[in-house]
Amino acid sequence: MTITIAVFERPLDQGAGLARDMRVRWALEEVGQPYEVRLVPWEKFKEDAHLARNPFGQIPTYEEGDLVLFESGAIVLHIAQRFPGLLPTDADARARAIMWLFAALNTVEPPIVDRDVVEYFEDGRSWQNERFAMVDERIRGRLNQLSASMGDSEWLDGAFSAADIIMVHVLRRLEGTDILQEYPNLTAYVARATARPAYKRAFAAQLAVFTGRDL
Ligand code: GTB
Repeated sequence: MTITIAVFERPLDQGAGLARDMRVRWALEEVGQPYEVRLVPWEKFKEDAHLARNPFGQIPTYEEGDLVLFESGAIVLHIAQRFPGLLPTDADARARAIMWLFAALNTVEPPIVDRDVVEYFEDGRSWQNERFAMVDERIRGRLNQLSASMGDSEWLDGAFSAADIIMVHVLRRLEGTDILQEYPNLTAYVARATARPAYKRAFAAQLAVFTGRDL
């Protein structure tokens, strides 16, 4: 069955792989599933055809036969449940992997996204630097905890899982700041994950959308 994902027609990050379709591409590469891409122009995000796939008018979306999904976390979890390779078979380990996936989305990602809000939407406001300081403190608080929890572990909980895809992509959003470099084990974790062949294939595919080159 053909899988189709919707992505930016013109990536805002110039192919840095920071938009959330990267998570979905990476998960599909890890489980060895081919997919097609629907390029959505910015002006069509809030039109009916795209809103029918995602009521919030965002990317990524995922289509597999009659199934249409939005929300990158839900899509990656679906892929991990549908195809082997991204969730442990042991029930308890599987529950922990799903817990970490939610931790990445609900506990680690919010302050990191908030930093972009301060940078792009509060630019020029008199309070911008104070907000940066507050948000950066919240990010460091979370990273201190994550770093302590991971120690020298290779992955979040045992084998590489869907949770690592989400967590690493969340942490990558700090690229361009010096914050992640304060945590050598987290920097090594991101480097280890992004060295995976599946990550590299996914990255190349999204970059090709930006450069307009065939793979
Ligand atoms: N919770 C949703 C999910 O996880 O799928 C959030 C989806 C989302 O924010 N999608 C963004 C979008 O469609 C693109 S990824 N925005 C259009 C809109 O809301 O109207 C977010 C993103 C965009 C660009 C960069 N960048 O340039 O670095 C990084 C992340």
